[in-house]
Amino acid sequence: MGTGTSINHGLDMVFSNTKPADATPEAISGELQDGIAIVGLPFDGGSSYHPGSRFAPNVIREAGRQVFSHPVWPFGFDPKMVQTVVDTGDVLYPYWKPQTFPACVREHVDHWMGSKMRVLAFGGDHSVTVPMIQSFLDCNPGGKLLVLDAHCDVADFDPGDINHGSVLSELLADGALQDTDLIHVGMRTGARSDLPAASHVFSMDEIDQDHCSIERLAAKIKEIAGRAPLYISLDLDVFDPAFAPGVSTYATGGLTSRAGLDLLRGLAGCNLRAMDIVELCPPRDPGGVTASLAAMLGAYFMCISSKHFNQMSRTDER
Ligand SMILES: [Mn+2]
Repeated sequence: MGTGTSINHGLDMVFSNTKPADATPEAISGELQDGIAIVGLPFDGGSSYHPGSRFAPNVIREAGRQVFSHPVWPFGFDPKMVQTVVDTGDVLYPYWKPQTFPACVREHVDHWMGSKMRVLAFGGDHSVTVPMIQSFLDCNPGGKLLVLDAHCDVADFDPGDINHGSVLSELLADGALQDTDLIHVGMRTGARSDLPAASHVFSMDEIDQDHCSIERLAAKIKEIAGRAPLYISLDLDVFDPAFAPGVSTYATGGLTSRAGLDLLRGLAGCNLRAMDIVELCPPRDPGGVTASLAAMLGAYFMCISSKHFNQMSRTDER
C-alpha cells in the first residue's frame, strides 16, 4: 500500500494525524510535492446570522480522528498513507483587525497554492473563500470554480467588505473569475437570475438525488470542467439541515449526505486542485454530526484527488 510520508507527531491538533507544517513546499522535494496541504481558516467575521464557525477547523480535525481510524469507504485505502499530507495549521491574524484576514490568508496559502500540492481548507464562514479563490486563480489562470451552496452569495458590496453573502459577486466583479467558469450546485434561495446567465447552475429542484441522477450530474460537471484546474467550494448548508444541522444559515430542502458524498466521488478524474469546506458552526452542531460529515468530505477529497486512486481507477478501466 504505497509509501505515505505522513507522520503522527501525536502532539498537535492536525487533520488525519498528519505532519504539522514544519516544511515549506520548497523543502518537500521531488515526488513528495504531490500531496495535500491542509489549511484552517478560523474566521467568522463575515457571518450574517449565527457566528461560531471560527471554531470549526479544530473541530473538523478532531472529527477526522474517527474518520481516519479505518480505510475510507468505499475507496478501501487510507489517503494519508498514499501521499504526503501536511497540516499547515491555521491562518493567524490580529483578531482586532478583521479586515486584515484576507491578506493573511494570501500570505499563508499562496505558496501552497502555487506548489504541486492540492489544498484542502476548513473554514470559517464562506467569506474566507474569496482570498482562497483569488490565490487559486492567480496560480491557475483559466481555472474553474464549483460551488456547492444553498445560497448564491451575490449580495451588493463595497470594496473591503467582508461578508459571507457576497462571495460570488466579489469574485465576479474582480474579473479573475469569468461567469462561464462558474458551476453552482444546490441553489434554493433567491432567484436563478441572481447568477450570471452564462454560469452553469444546477439548482436544488433540478437535482434528483437517486444514485444514477447524481452520477449524471457529476458527469455533466466533469464535462464543463474538462481538464481545467478545479476548485470546489463546499458550503455545508448545501446539505439539508436534517443531515447538516451545524451550519450558521439553514435552508430546508437540501442534499442528503449520501448524495453529496456520491457527487464528490463522481468528480474523481477532474483536475482537482483545491477544496474548501465552510460554514460549520460547532456551537449549533448536536453530537458533532455536521463535523463528522465535514471530516468525511475532506477524506473523500484526499482520496479522489490522489495519484494512487486515479492510477487504480485507470487500471480498473482496462
Ligand atoms: Mn450558504
